Amino acid sequence: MKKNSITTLNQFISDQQNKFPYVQGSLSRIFSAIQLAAKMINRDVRKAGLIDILGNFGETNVQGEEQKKLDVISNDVFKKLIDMGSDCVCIVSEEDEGVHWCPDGREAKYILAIDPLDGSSNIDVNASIGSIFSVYKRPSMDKPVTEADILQMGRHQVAAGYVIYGSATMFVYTTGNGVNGFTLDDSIQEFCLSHPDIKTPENGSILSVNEGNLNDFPKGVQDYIAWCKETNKEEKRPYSARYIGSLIADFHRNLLKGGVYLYPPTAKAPNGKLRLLYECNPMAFLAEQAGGKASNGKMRIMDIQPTEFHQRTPLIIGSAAMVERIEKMMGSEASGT
Ligand code: P6P
Repeated sequence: MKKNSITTLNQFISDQQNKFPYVQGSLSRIFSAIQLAAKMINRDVRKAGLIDILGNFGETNVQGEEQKKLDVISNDVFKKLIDMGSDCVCIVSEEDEGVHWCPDGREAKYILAIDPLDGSSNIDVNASIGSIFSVYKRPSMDKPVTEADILQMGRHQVAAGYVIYGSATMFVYTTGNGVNGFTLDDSIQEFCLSHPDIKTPENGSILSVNEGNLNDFPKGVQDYIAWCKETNKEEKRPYSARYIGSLIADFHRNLLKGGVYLYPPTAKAPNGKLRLLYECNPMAFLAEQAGGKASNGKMRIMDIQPTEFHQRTPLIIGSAAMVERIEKMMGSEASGT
């Protein structure tokens, strides 16, 4: 990246289309809609304390979770903008039980899965939150999209990314040719390239897990957490514990600095808490494109065949060496070695 040069997200996507012809024009239309939604949500998040959009909406979503007003606002913004201007057949959203069929999407090319505002329990306390998206191509243009067409493995994603509404607002995405990060310049309301070709460190010394659930975790995970706390100066142990309670914020820090985030099975969430389609798969695509790994403890996240829109999975994601060690310790528990 030339010093003092400005590359906007739109310019970058257009350059990518020249370099990678398959990044078709209509994919950029989805990106334009997502980008605009991100700017609108960013505006609302930044002034949430000043207007009456903090707090609970007064209903629960399909997950049985208390919907925050901003959850509902963000979900509506995404759906309206995707409906209006993009080549999208349908949207699976964390906030909706069923599929949202885009009104003019019958002949469209893409399928979208979104978590419109993840970590929303942090809104009222001003901690970083974010939006997550995952894009698939419809398997066939010759017949209507079916539920099976929507339930594709993560390895078939054509694009994935997140927007983090943190101390800065950033747009981080991949189309399978590496990971690039763009920071919103408020003065011109443009996402500008700030983190080209992000590569996550092979190893790290940051552990992100909710240890309140420690007694529920599989023994291999408990053993790993104990191992992280042992003193070994060479291996930078004990590791630092960093857990914000917002997947995107924890993932983003670990992506840049190295580290591992885990949400193992617990008594309350025996299949893990995070959702495969619109949280784990997009983050797994990004992690792998940046040189990291994403696993459910036994297999690659992106090789899991989804069976339901809102299914959950345990998640271990971040620096490859850290994910591999956890898998080994969980495996040794399984194999009794
Ligand atoms: P817990 C937010 O609700 C979320 O889905 C992730 O963003 C976050 O990492 C996790 O749940 C926090 O869950 O059970 O530790 O509060």
